[in-house]
Amino acid sequence: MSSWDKREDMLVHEQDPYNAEPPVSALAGHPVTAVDTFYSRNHGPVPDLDPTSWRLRVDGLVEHPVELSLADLQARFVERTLPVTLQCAGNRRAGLIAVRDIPGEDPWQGGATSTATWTGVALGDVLDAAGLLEEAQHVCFQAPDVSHIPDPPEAYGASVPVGKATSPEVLLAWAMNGRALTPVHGAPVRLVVPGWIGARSVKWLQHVTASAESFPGHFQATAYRLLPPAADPGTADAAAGPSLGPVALNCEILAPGDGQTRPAGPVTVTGYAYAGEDRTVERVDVSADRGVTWVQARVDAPDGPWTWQHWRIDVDLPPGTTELTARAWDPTGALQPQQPEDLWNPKGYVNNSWARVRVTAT
Ligand SMILES: Nc1nc2c(c(=O)[nH]1)N[C@H]1C(S)=C(S)[C@@H](COP(=O)(O)O)O[C@H]1N2
Ligand SMILES: [Mo]
Repeated sequence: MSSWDKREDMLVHEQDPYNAEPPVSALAGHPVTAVDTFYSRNHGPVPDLDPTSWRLRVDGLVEHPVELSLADLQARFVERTLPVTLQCAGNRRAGLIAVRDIPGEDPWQGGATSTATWTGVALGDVLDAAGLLEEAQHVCFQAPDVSHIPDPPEAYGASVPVGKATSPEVLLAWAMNGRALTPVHGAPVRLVVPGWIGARSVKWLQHVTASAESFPGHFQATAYRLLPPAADPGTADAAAGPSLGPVALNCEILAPGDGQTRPAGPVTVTGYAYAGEDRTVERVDVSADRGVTWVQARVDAPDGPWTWQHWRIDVDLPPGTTELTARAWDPTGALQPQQPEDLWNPKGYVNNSWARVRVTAT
């Protein structure tokens, strides 16, 4: 049985809370991901909110706190639709777990990345209406879903520095691919923070608070930090590693699939690459000899500043097993790290090492 209106072949890491990604092959060939294919990451039970009684409270360091219904949001602010890729910080964690175990975290593959067109209003317009005060440094977001991951349990929340929060691409969204948000994706209204780790795009948003400080809750202060390899995540000083915001340059091979068998000869290798924030991917290289020689893939133009780019290249497969490797470059000339060992971290975030699949040709 599929759940939450997702396709039958989702790779379900946990049923409750629901954590699932599509097989990466399902992402291939689709610059926009179908809603039934879009990954879903949840830290607690999915709330069932009534859109008619739902209200968004905006308070904190603002001139006049406001409370808005969905109808108010839709009537009082300019509607915007934007294609945006969401990527979970745990995307490709399986590659890190293969290096060294990461207890208590799901082994996401490269499917915890998906793209939708989101419709809503700019958070910045709503903050303008409330009159953001100069002392505000961060904008905090709170939701009603209570997670049992922290002890004691707490409701999900996050924050974004005021500069990003007031950027026009940051949306309070009520629709995904032209339809009302489904419950797992945050109905009736969620935040969408383009170019930043998925964890900041708070679903089932109810409360926006402008603050001098970042959100003090577990999911902002403690989780989503890149701890040093020897740190114990249970006891580590929260300041021991950077709090993740903008997404790091990454790529994945979507076809052929890892472990597939195919006839020897030409094969089309396809994948996605994503550089985070509004950066573009400048080049994608593919190697069939573990990085001794490389050819350049054809990289699609992005649908906008906030999306992944798909790429493809024909490669000749000799008989036997070939490891195909892909790596992306961004406009600063930065390249992905080569091995998962280079970036292993105790919570298993941001595996942006070179993508690899093994294919056997007969
Ligand atoms: N309220 C709430 N918002 C949340 C989460 C959550 O558990 N609760 N998970 C976050 C994480 S880690 C990710 S990657 C994205 C996933 O969004 P999706 O389920 O629509 O793909 O939602 C984010 N927003
Ligand atoms: Mo995430």
